[in-house]
Amino acid sequence: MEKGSWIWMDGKFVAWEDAQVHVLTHTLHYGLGVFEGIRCYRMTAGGSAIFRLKEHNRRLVESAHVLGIKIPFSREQIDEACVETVRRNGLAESYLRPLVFLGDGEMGLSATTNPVRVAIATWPWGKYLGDESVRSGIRMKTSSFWRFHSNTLMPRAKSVGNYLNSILASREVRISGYDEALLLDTEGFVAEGSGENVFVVRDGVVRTPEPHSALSGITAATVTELLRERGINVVAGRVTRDDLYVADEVFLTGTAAEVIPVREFDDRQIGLGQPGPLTREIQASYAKAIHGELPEHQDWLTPIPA
Ligand code: PPE
Repeated sequence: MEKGSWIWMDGKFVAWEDAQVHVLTHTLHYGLGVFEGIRCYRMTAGGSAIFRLKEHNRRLVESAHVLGIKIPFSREQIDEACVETVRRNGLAESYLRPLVFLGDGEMGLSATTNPVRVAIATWPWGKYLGDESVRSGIRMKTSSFWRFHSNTLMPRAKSVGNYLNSILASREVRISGYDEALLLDTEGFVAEGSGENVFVVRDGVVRTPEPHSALSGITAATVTELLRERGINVVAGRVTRDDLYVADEVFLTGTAAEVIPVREFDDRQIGLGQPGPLTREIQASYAKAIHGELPEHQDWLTPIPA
């Protein structure tokens, strides 16, 4: 990976190489921690801005709340720290990773006295599933691993431990040559991709799974809003895997992935086997939104001071 220069740690900046923790860091052992994935983009009109910063850090704070972790900073302080991290690193476009974790001190599952630590790193991160995925679409496959039930782990929290589920699914299908995994929920309905939400288009109707086992995606909310402005209401409900087989278009959304067309799913061609017209339209308007070209959505952007 490409590196940044400075990492914000517990309220101050340290050099990238010096952002170290002890091997008995609690989160490293048990997965109790929360994080965000945010992108900062170059604006068409000049300068850079972080996309939907407040929404991401609101989710960070909520994730911690769900898990009973008390973050020693306010959302506003974390917002400011994110802006300052980007500014200090001097990157026009980058990915930001705020991470809240339990430091070393006590060991064991019942530990309660470990310090709650916060780090914010940023680095340049290109297309999540490769440049070609954006242009031509990806090949996706249902994983044999289910997305956990909300009484097993909690999908409302973007927690460190939740990602073991995603990694198992993703590795399973990538080993077989697919680009991305689809996870079904414990009832067998479509939940989400290993790191993206799913949208299905058929006869002009756009549907997405209700987020009872998927992460409540901020990109999904953005895309839903952009579709609504085009007079298309996204229907949230149960989606089956064969809904995807007979769809005209399927696309994925995520901060890292942005908007990715799915051209093949479970070895079946989706639609014409290439990105469909609505997917293309959404990719284009999402690109405008993130680069500050939509005057009505300037509130989605937090500018980085020079
Ligand atoms: N579901 C999952 C499981 C998920 O990880 C993400 C984001 C989404 C849906 C979409 O959420 P949002 O980014 O708010 O639209 N995945 C992040 C982590 C990627 C990684 O590999 O790390 C991301 O896109 O930043």
